Formats: sequence, structure tokens, C-alpha cells
Amino acid sequence: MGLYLLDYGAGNVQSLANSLGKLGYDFQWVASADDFHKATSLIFPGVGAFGQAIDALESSGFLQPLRDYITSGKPYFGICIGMQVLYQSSAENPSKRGLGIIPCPIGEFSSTDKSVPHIGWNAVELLDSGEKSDEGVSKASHYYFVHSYRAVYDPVAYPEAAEWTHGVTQYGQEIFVASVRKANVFCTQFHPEKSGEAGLEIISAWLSEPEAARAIAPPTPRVVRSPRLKDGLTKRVVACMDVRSNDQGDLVVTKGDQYDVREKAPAAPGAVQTTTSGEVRNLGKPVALAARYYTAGADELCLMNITSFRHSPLRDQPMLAVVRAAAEEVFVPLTIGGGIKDTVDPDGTKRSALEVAGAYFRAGADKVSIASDAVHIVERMRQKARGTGLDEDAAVGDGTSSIETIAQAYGRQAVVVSIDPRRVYVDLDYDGPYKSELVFGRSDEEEQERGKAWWYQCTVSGGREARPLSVVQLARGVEKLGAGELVLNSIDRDGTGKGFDVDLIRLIRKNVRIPIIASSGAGSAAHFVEVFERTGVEAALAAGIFHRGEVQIPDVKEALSKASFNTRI
Ligand code: 1PR
Repeated sequence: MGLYLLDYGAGNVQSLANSLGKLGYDFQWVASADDFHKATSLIFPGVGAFGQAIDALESSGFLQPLRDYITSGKPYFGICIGMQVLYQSSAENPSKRGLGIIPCPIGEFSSTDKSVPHIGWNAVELLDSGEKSDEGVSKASHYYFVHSYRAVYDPVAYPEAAEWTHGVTQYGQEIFVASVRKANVFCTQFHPEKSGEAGLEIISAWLSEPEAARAIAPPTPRVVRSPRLKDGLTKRVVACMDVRSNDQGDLVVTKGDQYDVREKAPAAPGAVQTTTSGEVRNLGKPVALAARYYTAGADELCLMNITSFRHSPLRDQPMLAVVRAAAEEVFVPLTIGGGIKDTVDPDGTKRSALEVAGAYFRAGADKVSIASDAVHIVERMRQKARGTGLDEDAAVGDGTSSIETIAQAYGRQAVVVSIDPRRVYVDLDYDGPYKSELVFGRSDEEEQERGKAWWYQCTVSGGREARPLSVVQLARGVEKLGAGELVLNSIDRDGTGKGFDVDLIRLIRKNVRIPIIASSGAGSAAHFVEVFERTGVEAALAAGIFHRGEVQIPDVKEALSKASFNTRI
């Protein structure tokens, strides 16, 4: 079988390659236009921005051969952008034309009733009303979506396009195309290569069908679907691993208390414990832990490089090897953070943040997470506005920052900003610059916080340096610059097991429309239920309780399910 994979040069295509390896299939990458003739089956696992994909296909001379391949009737499987390029155009880059095989434009999700991008695990409803399709798509499973643009499912306005639609998904009150199947074409908007065992089953079902059978699917009946009261998006449970080298030089998963990752050194007899100069806590090996969490049902994994390994050139970054190895074991989304910024190799070679991110995407990461650099970028952006007499809150980027360049190349859904805020307590009659963001400890909440007032200050360098920027200013700023999601940590709660900082999370939920992953402080499964009930965020992350085995991921899922949240079991 001449199975080929098309890589247009952006996004994580390595995950699909790993899925094929796991399923035991050999494949070749499309390297020249001639390979479209040689291919007897083609998968286009596009991730990223529509315009970038079309530009890259055009400049490599692949656009017409791709069109010819699809119209020749040979089996084609498109994923995400690999599906969207079949449509006429996209609101993401209106000046670019798609292949126009499916007569309908791609539009943008409305953010009036939900967070955009649509990130997470959602259900798929088959248009033939079946439980499971021949392609392995099952009504009972959830699949991983990550996109801001979608093909609306509207059989009245776009009857011909509706004939291509195979399955639909509801997000908020919008129903959009989740899968496409007609003749030789099968596509999914979701990522089967990131959808755990349910996704691997789809890839396997498509590949194990004889090629001739894969090329003859009839059109789907046009049926009208109305939105239900509630969509099928699940709340995500995320496991985070902070990775650094310990004093012996081994790469370990560690975990701090309020960001201090060293064991407390024993105090001298009679002395008060003040130093924290013990060993770096070692909670396991990153790849082994990642595999364990995948098997346990984590919806997503984060690997945080908390030391940046400044002395390694980019290509030898130890974290790249960790990501590569983890991506071979784990078929759910992988976020990598730490050191995503412009860097200089020890030999003086400059590496842009875009290059650094690209190296991680090629290794198998799906998203990169930016922390310190995001704070500096927003500070600079506000300073520039101030310098020209403009309102700092109205400041905009100049297109050159890491957030903007990575979002432009890989799509905003690939850019996460990780925030490390700390509470700053002030007098109740505080009248300073953060007055409008003050939080007041309420009588019905934590006892020791009653009657106090505070704001949240941004920090950089793993909490070691406080900056003159509030968490609201940062969150709004990075949303404007193109970040697709926030990981909202709390230095005060990190490692305490006291529960998430609901005040902080509510404050940010009110101020941005992008999805939020609540982080820091989880001590029990009930804390996940609490944070979802009280803040409405899309995902919640924990580290310590999972590493120490105090709470298992299935316990969290069960608690969420009992509390009537959609959950991927
Ligand atoms: O600044 O872009 O290089 O990114 C550095 C990244 O590393 C940031 O995302 C920062 O949060 C993280 N980081 C740096 N130093 C530490 C440290 O602990 N010394 N880890 C650190 C922060 C916080 C969370 C943790 C949650 C949940 N860790 O990642 O997983 O607080 O913990 P819990 O459930 O045990 O409470 P850059």
C-alpha cells in the first residue's frame, strides 16, 4: 500500500506519524509533487492556520497535485486543516481560496455564548443516526477538537455541502461539521491522533478497509439538526509535570510548595525551620509518568521545563527528547512550557521563539505555553502606548512578539499563556492603580481571608521576580495578542492542597473569552467539582495529588460525572 502523509510544515504532524507507528503501518512523507501520483492513500493531518496552509501548499507546488489527487478518486483522509482546505474559503484568511471541493465557506465560532477557540473533548452525532459508523466514529465516544473556525452545518443554506457531512458536533448553540464522508474523501475536524483509544480506532478502521472500499462512500442524507439545551463538551482534567534536572543531573518530575521544589533541609536542633536547601524533590520520570496519566484517562498533559536548560543548544534541548518520547506513548494533547522565547545557543546562534516552538511542535507537542515572555511582552506593549499618550488598556501588538508570531504560523489554539500570579494584600481603602481589580475576602468564604483586600500581581522566572503588571492586564493583553488559552496558576495555592483560588479564576473568567485551565491547589476530587461549579472554566489542572497518588484521575472523573458535568470516562 502506498500510504503517504502530507506535511506542509506547520503544526504537530508527528502525532499522526506516531499513531500510525503504534498501529503498525508504514508510510512515507510527501516530498515532491510526484509523490501524489505514487500515493494510493493520502492523509493530510493539517494543524495551524488556513492561510499559512494554503500559502505553504502553493509555494511547495503541492496545491494542484493535491486537488488532482482528491479528484482522481484515490482515498483521502483530511484532519482539521486537512479538512478545511477542501472548502471554498475561510474567515481566518479571507483573501485565500480553498480547494472549493465542498461548496461552503468556513466561518468563525461566535464567542457570545462560549469560549473561543473550541478546545477539548466533544461528542459527535452521526447524520445517519447510527451509534457507530463504518469509519469507527462512535456516538458514545468523545473526540479532541481544537479550532476557532468551523464549517457550519446548514442543509438549507448549503444543501450540497450538507451531502458531504457525515457527523456533526454542537458547541454552545452552534452545530458544525465534525466529519465529512463522500466517495473517496473522509475528513475529521477533530484530531483522531489526539483522541486516545477512540481516535486510534478511527485511524485503524480507515486504514484496514481495502483501498477500493474506502473510495466509494455514498453521500449522506441531508437532515436538519436543532441544537440541544446543552452541548457535549466535557470538562478537561489535566495532569501537569514540572520537569528539571536534579542535583545528580537526572531529568525528573518535581513538585514545589509555592514554587519551592527542594525538600526542606532538617533544621538544627532547637532552631526554627527557615532554609529550603535540601534535594530537588523527585516524583518520577517524565515519560513514565506521562504514560501512566494517559492510561489513567487524563484529558491532556502538560510538561513544564522549569529550568530552561540554558546551556544546551536548541537541537539538543533535553526537553525535546522528553517530548519526543512522551508523544510516542501518549495520544492526548501535550502542552510544553518553559523557555519559549527568543534564545541564543551557546555558540551564539540566535533562535527566535517561533523556531523554539517549531522544534517542540515537530517533536510532538500540540501547544506551547509561554510564561515570563508573555509578561515582558504585555509590559512593553503598554509602555509603548503610554509613551505615545495612548490608553494602555487599548495597546496593541506590533506583530513581532513570540505570542503573535507563533499564533500567526500555528494558529492561536497552539499558544497557551501560563500565568504565575501572587496575591498582594492592601488596605481596604486602597486607592492605587489596581483599585478596579481588588478582590475582597467575603464572609461566606475562607475564614482567614475575611475582611481583607488584595490584587493579583504577575511574576516572572518561576515566581522569583514580581512585575508591575496585574493578572487582569496580562490576561487581557495576551488575549488581544493572539493567545488561545490560559493556564492560571496561583503561587499562593501551589502545592497547598487547599483548593483552587476561585476568586482569581472568577476574576479572569470575567475578563477574557479564551478558554482557561484552572491550576494550583487541588487537594481532592471535590476541588475539581468546586472550581467548575463556581467559575465555569473549561479545564482544571493538578500536579502534586496525582504524582503522590493521593487522588487518581478516574476518581476526579467520577466526581465530575456525579455532579452532572460532561466527562470523558
Ligand atoms: O517563564 O516561559 O520559561 O515558563 C516557565 C514555566 O515553568 C511557567 O509556566 C511556570 O509556571 C513554571 N515554573 C517555573 N518554576 C516553577 C517552580 O515550581 N519552581 N512551576 C514552575 C510552576 C505550577 C504549576 C503546578 C500547579 C499545580 N508550577 O505548573 O503544576 O501549581 O500544582 P498542585 O496541583 O500541586 O498545586 P517560562
